[in-house]
Amino acid sequence: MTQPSILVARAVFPETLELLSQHFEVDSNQADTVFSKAELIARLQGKWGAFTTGSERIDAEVLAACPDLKMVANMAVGYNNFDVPAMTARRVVATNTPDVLTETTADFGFALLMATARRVTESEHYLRAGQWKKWSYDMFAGAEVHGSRLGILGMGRIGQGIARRGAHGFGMDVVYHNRSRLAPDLEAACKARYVSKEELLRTADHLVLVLPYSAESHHAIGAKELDQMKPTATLVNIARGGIVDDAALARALREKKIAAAGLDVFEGEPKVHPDLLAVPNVVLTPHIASATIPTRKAMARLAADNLVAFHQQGRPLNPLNPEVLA
Ligand code: 8YV
Repeated sequence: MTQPSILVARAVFPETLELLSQHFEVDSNQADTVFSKAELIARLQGKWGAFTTGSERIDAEVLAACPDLKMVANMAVGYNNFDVPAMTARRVVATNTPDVLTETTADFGFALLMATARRVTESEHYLRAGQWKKWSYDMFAGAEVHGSRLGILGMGRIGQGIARRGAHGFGMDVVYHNRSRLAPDLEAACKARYVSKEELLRTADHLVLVLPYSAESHHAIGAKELDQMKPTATLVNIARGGIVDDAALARALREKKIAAAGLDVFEGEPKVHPDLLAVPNVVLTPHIASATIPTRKAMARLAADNLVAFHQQGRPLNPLNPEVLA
């Protein structure tokens, strides 16, 4: 029996390719080039499935041009690169990789919060530039973390992981805002209190963004929201670029409307707004919140397992549009 063929759109671990090769005819982009839409469409011709990494846009145009496609497995928990309604309309199964990256991503959220609050990269640049000549009483004085108020916008699994770290590890007073309120036992586990978005913005000492990107969350943090924050507050984004208006944030940082920001994601990444590069009070990292080898291996494994499960049992592990399976 011939095996269905799949495209692995970016370079992945050899062990992931080995596993996939046991079940599929694999066309893999181990050269790791970033496909244009035309290249993606060309490589998807005749393919039954695809393994994507969060940046390949699967929309109505791609789907119309690739009528053999039955499934796309994203190696990411976020799936804003998928037009899920268009996939559902074409009966193409979509999957993501939840859970396996929760704790690692929450760790990084905290790393970015700490580095931002305590000015770790800014002071390192100063030292490396040979500017450190003497101690002074207020040199690189940062914001207090322990005992401060941690605000979380978007309280899914990763948000709860950050809340637990803040409440249990740093004695922080945790408040959150989310589309829906958590069940009481989940709120108790992370000692978090539900507040309005307005109260969250107005009272948080450190505000962490962990909500999914969508048309509704586009520029959820813009000039108006930044104006409501404390001038001593810090902002951390480990969710998606586009949730923050980067130009408005750079302006707010320059004008000290807020104290500092830590950003792992950007509008139009891997390009970064030049105004953000020009302000000192921001910690910038290249979308690495899930980047540990065990976690990336677990994500790749889960994306591969989703393809195999759908092929073998007709049901993937993490369907985003289960109605296609009915
Ligand atoms: C990924 C992520 O590294 O899972 C997500 O949603 O943003 C990251 O963990 C990225 O999407 C590439 O897979």
